[in-house]
Amino acid sequence: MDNPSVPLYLGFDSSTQSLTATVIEVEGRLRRVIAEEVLVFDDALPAFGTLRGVHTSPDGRTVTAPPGMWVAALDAMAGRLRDAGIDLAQVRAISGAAQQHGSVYLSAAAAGVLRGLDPGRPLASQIDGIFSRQEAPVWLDCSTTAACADLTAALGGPGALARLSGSRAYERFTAAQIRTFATTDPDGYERTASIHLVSSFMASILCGQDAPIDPGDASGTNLMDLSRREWSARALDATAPDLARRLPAIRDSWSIAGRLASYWQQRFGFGPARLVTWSGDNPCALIGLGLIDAAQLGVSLGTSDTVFGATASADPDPQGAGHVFGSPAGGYMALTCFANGSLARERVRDAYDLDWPAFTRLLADTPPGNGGALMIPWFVPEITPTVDGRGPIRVGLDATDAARNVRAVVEGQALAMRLHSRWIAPSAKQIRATGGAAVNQEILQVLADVFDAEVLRIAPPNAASLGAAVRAFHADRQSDGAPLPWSEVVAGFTDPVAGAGARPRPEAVAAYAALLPRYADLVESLISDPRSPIPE
Ligand code: ADP
Ligand code: XUL
Repeated sequence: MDNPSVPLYLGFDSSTQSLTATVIEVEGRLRRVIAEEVLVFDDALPAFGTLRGVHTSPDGRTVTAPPGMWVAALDAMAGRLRDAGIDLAQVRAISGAAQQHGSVYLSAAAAGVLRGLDPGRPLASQIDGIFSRQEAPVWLDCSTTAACADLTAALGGPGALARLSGSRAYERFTAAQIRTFATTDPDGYERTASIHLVSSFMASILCGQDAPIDPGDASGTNLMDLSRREWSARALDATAPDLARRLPAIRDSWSIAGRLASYWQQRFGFGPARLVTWSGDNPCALIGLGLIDAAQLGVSLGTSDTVFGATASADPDPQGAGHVFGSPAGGYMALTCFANGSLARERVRDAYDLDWPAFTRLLADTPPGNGGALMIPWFVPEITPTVDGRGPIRVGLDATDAARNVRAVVEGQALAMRLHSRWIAPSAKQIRATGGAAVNQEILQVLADVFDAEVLRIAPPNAASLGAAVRAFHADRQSDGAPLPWSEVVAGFTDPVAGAGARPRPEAVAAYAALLPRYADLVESLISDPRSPIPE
């Protein structure tokens, strides 16, 4: 902008509800975020008829999104960046983060269409014929229980599958999704020439050819041999016939997938930027939060709530609930995911006709520990622990009491995060927070008190999108033969903002230390016997 020779790097985050773009500028040791744009799917692209970015079946178990919507969003976002006055010709490299596990099914026509995109016409009108399945199943889907059982049996049980791929079989993971499609719609599967994750699909649209998948996102499929970082032939065979030829290659997270296709150059004024292999939103958030070394935790309060950290070992969660993914910085990351994140907070907010400021005031006005009231916030089918359609559990909590329900949902979520992150970092003293709800100081305070840890925030609101931009910078340097250590790559971008987080308060910490075993026992009894009576 001021100085046209300063290199820019662009990161995207194609998440459940929105597409974010973050542009960073790097000049020696000077680093700046120069733009962050957000496009909310429901608002900007109403013709696709999504609610919170997805289509949900009446029973809540089948959850999909139209992949054409994600493409239309990318097109609209490029226009917005150009119209915001960003000199797109200065963008040297681009990468992205995407919601994990979701899969996109392309027909044999796709390769030719992507190669020949016409810069004179919007993208959405050109890609109609490229899908062999119109809807993409996304991470909220939990309709593939039978396929999970088949995969678990074929691959030697949950422990063996977790040692192989980093996770036991999960409904939302791509193997179960592909198996379900191949068995329920064999013709559709036959017509499918390639199957992409959301990340590699979006990268393919940008570079006009099949893009690879990185180990960070490939480890969310149950199909990758985690220690070898290659597709597992056994897992592929157990999933669907002739799957190997349909999957993109797995390449390092810093590999170059190609150059930006001429469509983007001619229509929006980009140069031939390097397109760096995309990754999942959580792996990119790990980088965007600066969590390169082990012992620190990150928390993402987005549509899902996730808690994660870098780890040196690929050992799976001994409780069987969490996941080990490849880290885009090399090594591994451990993660636990909760479906009842923002979705559950919004249910409580809406049940009492609140907006966020009113929700936040009620949270501030209620005491830590909620006078012993507890909520297990299972509003939608939960991933951790896996619970299908149980509904929220209230103990000592009147459903008509708005204030105590607000506190109970946030406390229940934080207690669950604490319980299920002990295998990642049992006593982390610092937690870095990102995601839409991380702007909420009172929610961060509950996290600080439950974890007895300082909660920190970095300046850019979307750590996944920032992480993608930073990864583009890292890969560009690597390709130029001038690699930088990760500590230098993230320096200046991921520094915590002074005073923006929350510190643990001793009295609240003591209250939660007493509540945690009660919460754990209650969840345990509900899982071991779903009909067990709920204590008063
Ligand atoms: P995703 O990346 O999964 O699409 P985001 O990280 O953008 O989601 O988070 C969006 C969510 O943030 C919204 O659905 C909303 O529930 C939540 N949110 C936004 N502002 C607040 C707030 N002040 N307090 C709590 N939650 C908020
Ligand atoms: C992680 C997960 C979600 C999605 C959506 O395993 O399913 O966090 O990545 O953001």
